[in-house]
Amino acid sequence: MVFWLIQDQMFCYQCEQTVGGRACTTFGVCGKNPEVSSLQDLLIYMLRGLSQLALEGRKVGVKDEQLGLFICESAFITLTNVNFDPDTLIEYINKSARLRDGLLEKVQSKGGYIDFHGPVDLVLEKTEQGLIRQGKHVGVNADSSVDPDLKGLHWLLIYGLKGVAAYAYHAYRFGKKDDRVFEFIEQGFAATLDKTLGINDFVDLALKCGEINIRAMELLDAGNTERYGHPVPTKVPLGHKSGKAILVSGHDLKDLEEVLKQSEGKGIYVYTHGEMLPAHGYPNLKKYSHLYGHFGTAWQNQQKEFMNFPGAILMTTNCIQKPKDSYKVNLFTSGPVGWPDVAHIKCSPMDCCDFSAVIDKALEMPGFSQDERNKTVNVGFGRNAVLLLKDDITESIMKGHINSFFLVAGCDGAKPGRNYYTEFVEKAPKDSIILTLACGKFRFFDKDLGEIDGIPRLLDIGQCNDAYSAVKIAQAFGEIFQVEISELPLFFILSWYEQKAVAILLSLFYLGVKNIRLGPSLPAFITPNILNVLVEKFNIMPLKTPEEDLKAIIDYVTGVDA
Ligand code: SF4
Ligand code: SF3
Repeated sequence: MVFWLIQDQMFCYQCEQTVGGRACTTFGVCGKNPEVSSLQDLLIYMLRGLSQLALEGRKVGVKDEQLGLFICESAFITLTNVNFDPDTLIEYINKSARLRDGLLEKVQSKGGYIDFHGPVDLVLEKTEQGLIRQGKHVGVNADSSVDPDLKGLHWLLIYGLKGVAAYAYHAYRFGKKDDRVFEFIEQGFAATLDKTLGINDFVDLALKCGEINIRAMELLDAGNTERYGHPVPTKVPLGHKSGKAILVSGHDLKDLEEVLKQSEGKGIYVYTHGEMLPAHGYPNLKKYSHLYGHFGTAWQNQQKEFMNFPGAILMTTNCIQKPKDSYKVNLFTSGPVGWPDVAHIKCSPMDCCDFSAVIDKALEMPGFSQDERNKTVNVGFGRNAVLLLKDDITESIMKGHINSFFLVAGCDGAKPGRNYYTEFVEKAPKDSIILTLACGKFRFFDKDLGEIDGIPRLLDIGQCNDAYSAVKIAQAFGEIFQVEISELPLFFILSWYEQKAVAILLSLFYLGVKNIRLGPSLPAFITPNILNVLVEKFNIMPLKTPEEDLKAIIDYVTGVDA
């Protein structure tokens, strides 16, 4: 531990772009500095203690939904590219201590057992520097006596829980909640402090995390579709209209809806960016005629794309990058997102935020001076729309016109190697259907892949938040052909970047999906021994080249290797 403190100013390995595939130790590739990294570590440590207490509270009848929500919100702000603002982190750390102290009293008064160790006992420093110092002792390398495989599993679980927490937070905004989700998040965080648990316990907890994540995504799916209707196939212009403009990025449909409502009739066009693209498919969002089109591509291109946007920009969730001075003044954040000195629209999760500052900024700015026509892209192939096509798809399969499906899905990122996904899609056999979701699709979203018997070859299911829809589609086809998902001619070509992707991967493992090809590189927290377990149980594979992987898949489909 002393060695680590001398060598490393920080240690973070939670995302795919971590330095050298090992860890960010001097400064985050994402822009996270060592101070923010320490504060995030301290916040997660406090959540682990709070979770221990919450579980003890449950045993003696002390239960608090707001505590569950706080844990989710706090975990969400520590996701990659979400919140870089020390003041916000300190606010959450201090609140976690207040909640902890209040809970301690209640649990003790009801006769609950309290183990006064670690975060339950930690007296927080009063200053920012003091908290940063404390954070340096409670991160990934805090305890050098922990077996490396066990440590990897602890953090696999913590990162999976962060993903679940993000989905649960989104769902809660629509009033959708399930105490089982909150309770498991508490169990998972608390387990990482329990020294009696071993490798097998954490493998089980990781799979349980995948199961609970499906529930969290189901809640979110219900929240989205009940409020906005099921997505329908929709053509989205990539050009723009002359006039004032607001760009909304991230995943939060409720914030987008509020921007649309509040800007209606003001001569402003609203554009989506990044993961907000699928919003155009929802009937109760597309009814706003000033929701015009989509601007730009995936999150990692925002610094150059935002410079060219002549209006206000709102980042609703991940992934924010260090803003350039040229657009910092017209940038706003909402929800869990934060960057020092960037205007934040604050409101409680259940409320509709007041976006008048964003609208005023858009009205002040020049907007686009003329119309620009560009190509369109198709969105709106959520589970409902795809399952409406199921008879056509089944007929095409029976005729031999469709022979395979690829789910080419997940996150995009800046590291080289992600053109694998573009090439894979371009080279996939013409009798295959490509299903996609999340921001990884920006590698190929504007390609014309044609149709098979009138069915588009490229079907965009939605955001990473819509992974539940992909699961339902796979399950429905499994039922039609009376096979398990892993026996369908459906191949998973996944790209990961941040912790929501970790949660989704655990969900796929829980569902028994095998033969996933994962890239562009494997998580740094997966040790060689854990990888062996994953290979043995699920035959997870690193990417080779698109040609090699396609050949292996086609040989498998045609029975060459069968
Ligand atoms: Fe590095 Fe990713 Fe952690 Fe940022 S979130 S510090 S890029 S590992
Ligand atoms: Fe993307 Fe950040 Fe993962 Fe929602 S926006 S998928 S990376």
